[in-house]
Amino acid sequence: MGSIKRGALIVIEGVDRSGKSTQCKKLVEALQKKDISAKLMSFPDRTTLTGKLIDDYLKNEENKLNDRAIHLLYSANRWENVEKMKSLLDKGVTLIVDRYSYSGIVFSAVKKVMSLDWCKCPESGLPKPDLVFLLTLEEQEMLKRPGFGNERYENKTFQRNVANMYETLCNEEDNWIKVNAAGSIDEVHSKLLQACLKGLEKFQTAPLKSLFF
Ligand code: ADP
Ligand code: FDM
Ligand code: MG
Repeated sequence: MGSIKRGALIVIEGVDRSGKSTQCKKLVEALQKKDISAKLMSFPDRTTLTGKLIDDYLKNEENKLNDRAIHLLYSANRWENVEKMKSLLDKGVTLIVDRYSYSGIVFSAVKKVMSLDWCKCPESGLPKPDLVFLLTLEEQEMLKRPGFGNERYENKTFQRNVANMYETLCNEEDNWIKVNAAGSIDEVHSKLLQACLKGLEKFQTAPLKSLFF
């Protein structure tokens, strides 16, 4: 009996309103249409115990949770999901993930309270994505998109720092693809789908790695 190939772990990152959630959903649908088993996951997963604390922190400005504490909660929120992720990947399900460790590192490191290395530490050992898409968007375009400004972190200066910190991480690894998110939803989608399909066979036949910082 031939063994089932594992699923691929594909992450989409980028500044707020760059289209991550839109593109993740479309990617899952497109893969499923091609009979490729795929599932959407997103972080923070607001349904879990830590997710509920994170949700309150994001929505409520009065919430003064310590910067290190919230950082560790975000990381714990991923660790809470690690068995589920590995089990799905083992079963051959490709996971399309809306934000992951890189959001965790970037959003905390730009606060300049903790060092970049400190922010990376709790992510070590989590499954390493086969591919990370970084959706880039000019500031003026980002501000035009609906919904900007509703939650903590959704302000111009913070997002500018976030964009710069993403660039730093993108340059540290060779499995990132930068995609200009200013095109139409369909244009961006076809670039992402093409890159996913191109790498899929390679990802599925290589052992899953772990993040190591
Ligand atoms: P994110 O998850 O990165 O914050 P969303 O996918 O929620 O971004 O998209 C933010 C808003 O921008 C939504 O209203 C969405 O419909 C819109 N949008 C997403 N992609 C595009 C695009 N390529 N062009 C124009 N509007 C877009
Ligand atoms: N965020 C997200 C973090 O600060 N750390 C993390 O580890 C993750 C996954 O939470 F402002 C921030 C990024 C963003 C917010 O927003 C979640 P969305 O709209 O649910 O992606
Ligand atoms: Mg989103």
